[in-house]
Amino acid sequence: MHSPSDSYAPTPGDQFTFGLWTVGNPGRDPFGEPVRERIPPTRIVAELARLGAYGVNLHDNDLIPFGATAVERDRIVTEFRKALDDHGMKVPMCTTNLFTHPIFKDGALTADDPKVRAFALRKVMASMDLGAELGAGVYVFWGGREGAEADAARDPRVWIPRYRESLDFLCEYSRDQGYLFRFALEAKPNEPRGDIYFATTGHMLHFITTLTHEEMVGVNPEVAHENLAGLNFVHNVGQALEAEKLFHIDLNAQKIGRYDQDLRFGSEDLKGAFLLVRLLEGASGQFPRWEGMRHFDAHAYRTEDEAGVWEFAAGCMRTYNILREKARGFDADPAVREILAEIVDAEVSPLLRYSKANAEALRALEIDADRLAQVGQQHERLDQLLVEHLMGVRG
Ligand code: GCO
Ligand code: MN
Ligand code: MN
Repeated sequence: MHSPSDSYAPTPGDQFTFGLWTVGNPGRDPFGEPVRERIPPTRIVAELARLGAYGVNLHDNDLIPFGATAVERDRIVTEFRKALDDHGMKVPMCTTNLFTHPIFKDGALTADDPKVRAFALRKVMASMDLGAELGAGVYVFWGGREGAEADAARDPRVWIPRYRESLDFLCEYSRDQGYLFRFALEAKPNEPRGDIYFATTGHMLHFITTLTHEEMVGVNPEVAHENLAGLNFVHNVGQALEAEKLFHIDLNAQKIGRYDQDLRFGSEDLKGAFLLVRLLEGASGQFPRWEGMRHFDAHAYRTEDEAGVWEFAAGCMRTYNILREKARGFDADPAVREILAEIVDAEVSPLLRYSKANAEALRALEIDADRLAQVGQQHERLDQLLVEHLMGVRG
C-alpha cells in the first residue's frame, strides 16, 4: 500500500496532521469501556512520521496529565520534543482541554461562576505557553462544554459577552508574551452539550467581527460538525476562505442525522469530500491552493486494535491524495472546462458596479427575460461528469 512508486503515498509536503487525541483515541464510548491501550505520544509521533504525516497537534492534557507538577511537565515536554526532533515532526496547532474535568460541567469561559472562568483562562494561558514552546502557530478554541441543556439558565446576552471578554483577554495575553498565535474558533451544534453556543462556522464568523483583535482570530470548521447541523460544509469553508478567515480545518466524515461519529476522512459522503479537496487545493485554477494544515480530527472504529488505528491514519491521508488527483483530473477535463467557461459579456459586466450612470444604463439595457430563462445550465451533465471521475471511469 505504501510502496515508493505509489503517487498517493503521503509526504510531509502534503501538510497532513493528526491530533494526539485522534489516533490516541482508546475507543471509549457512552456504552463501553476503552478497547485499546493508550498509545504513548512519543510512539504516535514515530508512527505518524513513518506514515508520511507532517506533524501532530494536541490539547494540553493529551501530553501533560491534569495536575502534573512543574518537574513532571518539563520531563514530559523534553521527552516529547526529542521524539519530534528525532522524526522531523512539527506541532502546528495546540488547544486546551476545557471539557474533561468536572469543574467544566456547565462551561468554562462562559460558566456562571467567575472562579470557573478564572480557572479556565489560567488553564488556557498555561496551555498557550506550552504551545508556544512547541512552536505551534495556530491556537484552537473549541467550546465543547460552552452550552446548555436548560436554556432558562443563561441569556445569550450574558454568555456572548463572557466569551468575547475571554478571547479579548487571551489575544492580549498572546501579544504581551510575544507569541505569534492565530486563534481558530471551532463551532459545533451539539455533543457533549444538548446545545453548544455558536452552533456553526457562520455564527463564529460574525462573532469574530466583534472582537478587539479581530485580525488575530479566524475559524476551524469541521466536516462532522457542519454535517451534524445539516449544513453544506463546502459552502461554509468557502465563506471562511472568502473572508480570509480559514485558519485551520478539521477533516473527518459523518453520516447526517447520526451521533458525532468522527469517521475516517472520505469514508462517508465521498462527493462532499471530493468538492472539499477540490476547493482547498484550488484545483479549478480560479483561486490559489489554501496553505494551511490538512488536520484529521477523526478516530478509528471501536472494532480496531492498534494496527487498525494506523490503517485508519494512512487511509485518511491516502484518500485525500487520491481525491486531489481526481479533482485535478476533473478540472482538466475539456468537457468540464467547456461547461464551466465563464460567460463574459464585455458590454454588460462593467455596468454591474454601482454608479448613477450605470444605474441609468441598466434601466436602458435590453434584456429578453424569456429568452434567458430558456437557457439550460448543463448542471446534470456537469454533475454526472463529476460522478464518473469519482467512479474512475473518466480522467
Ligand atoms: C469534538 C471536537 C474536538 C476538537 C478538539 C480541538 O467534536 O470533540 O471536534 O475534537 O476539535 O478539542 O479543539
Ligand atoms: Mn468533532
Ligand atoms: Mn474538531
